Formats: sequence, C-alpha cells, structure tokens
Amino acid sequence: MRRQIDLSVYLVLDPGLCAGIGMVETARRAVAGGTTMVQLRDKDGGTARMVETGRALKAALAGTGAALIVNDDVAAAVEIGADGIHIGQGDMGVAEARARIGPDAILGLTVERPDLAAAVDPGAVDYIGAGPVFATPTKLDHKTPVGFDGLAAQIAASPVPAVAIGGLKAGHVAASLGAGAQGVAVVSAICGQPDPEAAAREIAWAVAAARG
Ligand code: TZP
Ligand code: MG
Repeated sequence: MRRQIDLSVYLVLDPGLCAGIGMVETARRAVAGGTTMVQLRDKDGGTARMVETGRALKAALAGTGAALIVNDDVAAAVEIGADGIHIGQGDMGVAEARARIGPDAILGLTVERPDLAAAVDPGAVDYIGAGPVFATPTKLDHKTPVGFDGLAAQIAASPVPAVAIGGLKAGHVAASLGAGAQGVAVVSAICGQPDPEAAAREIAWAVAAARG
C-alpha cells in the first residue's frame, strides 16, 4: 500500500538559498510552521553529500508526519531511507525509478506541458510537479512560465494529484488551488526567509483558507 501524500505545503530545499541556517534547520522550522513535504534538492552535492544531509533531515523530520523526498538521486534516496523520489523529464524513466525505490515509496514527476501530464502513468507516479507558473531565479534553466491557465491545463490532463511550482508565494496559493493544485511547492518563499516557520505558516493558512 503506497503512502498517503499531503502536497499542501511542499518545501524544496536549496543549499545556496538555505545557506544561513542550513537545510536541516530550515526544514525543521518550516515543518513546525505546517510544511507537509520536504524535498532535498542539491544539484551539485553528489551522492555522498546528499546522503549525509538526507540522513540528518530524516532524523529531524522523524515523528512530524512530513514526508522526505529526494530529488533525482535514487541511490541516495534508497540509502537515506527517504519516503520518496522526485524526478524530471530528463532523468531516468518512471518505470526504472519505481523499480529502484520499491512499491511503497512516493514518486513525483515534473511535467511542463499538458501532453506530458496526460502521459503520466498513475500506476507508477504518485504526484506531478506542475508549472513553472512564473519565471524564477531559483531555477535558471526552467521552462517557459505557463501562468495559472497553463497550470490548470496541465493539472486537468493529469491522472494524479499536482503540486504547483515556480515563483509562488503565499499570495498565489488561492489561484494555484483554483487551478486544481493540491498544494504549492516553494523554494525562496521559505528558504532564506528571516523566519521560515512563519513563512511556512502563512502558506499553510492560505491553503486552509483556499479550501474553505
Ligand atoms: N522547478 C520549477 S521552478 C523551480 C523548480 C525546482 C524553482 C522554484 O523556486 P521558487 O524560489 O519557489 O520560485
Ligand atoms: Mg531532475
């Protein structure tokens, strides 16, 4: 039986943007503020650094109910004992990722177009990351921003739940959920903020308010 997922407030960690207090402390405070999922995304760290940080994150998140997802590196995810993996279109295929992480782990996939969302295999993929909604300096090679109409088109085509991503702040939560997203994925709206707990809480409240 695969884990239940709560995409409401999805924090994507970035080592550069979290440099002040670090990724683990950022995650700890963000989860205290209502973050439901935490993704370790460290494009330059290599597997050894991913595993070291991931283990510390796993310990920090134990008992909180927040899920730990590892970006791209399946070997690191397995070694950490993470709750899941998030891959993009340019990474290994979802079938291989699913085979390597096992049936119970969470598998997320980035899609940037409705046709890619429509092609998602719901037997292998648990959620999509849909967007990018806006341009963002956090990911310099992101695809062309799609806005909320493009987001809605991706989500409408997807057989699995979606989290919206790309330049999103608390003020964008209502429009994201209005487009069909179950939550918002953010980096800079939490990482590097003076008070990551308060920043996460503001997003969590916005999600609750948008759901009525
Ligand atoms: N994928 C698409 S946009 C993005 C990723 C990882 C970065 C989002 O960062 P921010 O700071 O929330 O705009
Ligand atoms: Mg990737």
